[in-house]
Amino acid sequence: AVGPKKPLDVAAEVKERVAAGLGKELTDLMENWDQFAFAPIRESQVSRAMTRRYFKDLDEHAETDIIIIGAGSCGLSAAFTLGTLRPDLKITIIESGVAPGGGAWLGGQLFSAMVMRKPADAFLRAVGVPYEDEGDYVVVKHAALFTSTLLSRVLAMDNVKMFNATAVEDLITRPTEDGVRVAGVVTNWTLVSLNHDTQSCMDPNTLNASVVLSFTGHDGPFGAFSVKRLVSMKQLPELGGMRGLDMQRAEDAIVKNTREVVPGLIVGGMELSEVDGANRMGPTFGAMALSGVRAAQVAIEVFDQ
Ligand code: AHZ
Repeated sequence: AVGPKKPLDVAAEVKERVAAGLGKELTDLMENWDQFAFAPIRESQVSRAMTRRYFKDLDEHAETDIIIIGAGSCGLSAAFTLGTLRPDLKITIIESGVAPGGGAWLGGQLFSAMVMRKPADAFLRAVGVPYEDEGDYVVVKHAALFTSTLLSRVLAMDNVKMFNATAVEDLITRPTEDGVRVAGVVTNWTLVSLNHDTQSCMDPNTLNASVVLSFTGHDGPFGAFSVKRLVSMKQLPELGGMRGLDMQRAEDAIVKNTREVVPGLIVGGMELSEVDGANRMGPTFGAMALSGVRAAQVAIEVFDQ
């Protein structure tokens, strides 16, 4: 038994309020720390509870309907839309970071709040994220509220599995008459991907899919991954390169141009700005949400073809 020896001396009125807020089971616990003990466990049960599920998921998702690369604001918005519209599809998210969410945990320069221009407020209502209405735009009081709410909705879906700390290292391709079709991804644990230079060869894992969506953000150590690979495979002549910041132009362009860039590969979010030479928008996130929505719509069209 751990904790204070005596039950907390809380006034009856406060007790009622706590019971209403936390529920009777938890408040009973809080009043009986003397009798407190966890249910028994053996260490191997913990290992098996995790690994059995992980390897079953890996096995089941080796053949998947849709792969989403990158769980930033755009990738998560696509996952939410796809998972909601098509519970029949198996959706696999691959995120290189330990923490999903990409750049959307803060609104810009560590200022917390997240701005979205209308009509992206429709997406916030669909997900259930509260916001303040400022007329032409809305403000979520903390970007982490957007990211965590969206993430919790996506991860609760039965047809979605996210493998985080896992990097996409390459694309699986099949020849077509005039190029290639993207048919899946090649992955490795990110810590392995980061150490290829120090080891001779560490072979990766592979996942086949009908449609791949890429939202790896603008160019950086991991960013713009798929489109850079398409250039090196000569499936895109060159990248346009992300241009300077222009909120007005950038957001419309990203949503309007969200598309299947080569057969089987749909690109959205800031990765697309590298393809098209579009402006960046800085700390306003409506285009990320709606590019994700549009990418999901395109993915369903491509999948159903
Ligand atoms: O970890 C990356 C991040 O979570 C992940 N990622 C990148 N390469 C990957 C790879 N395999 C797996 N090879 C990979 N995952 O992709 C996610 C990208 O998230 P992001 O927030 O960088 O991109 P986004 O397009 O969703 O949102 C962009 C947000 C920006 S940037 C910007 C500006 O610079 O002006 N403005 C906005 C709104």
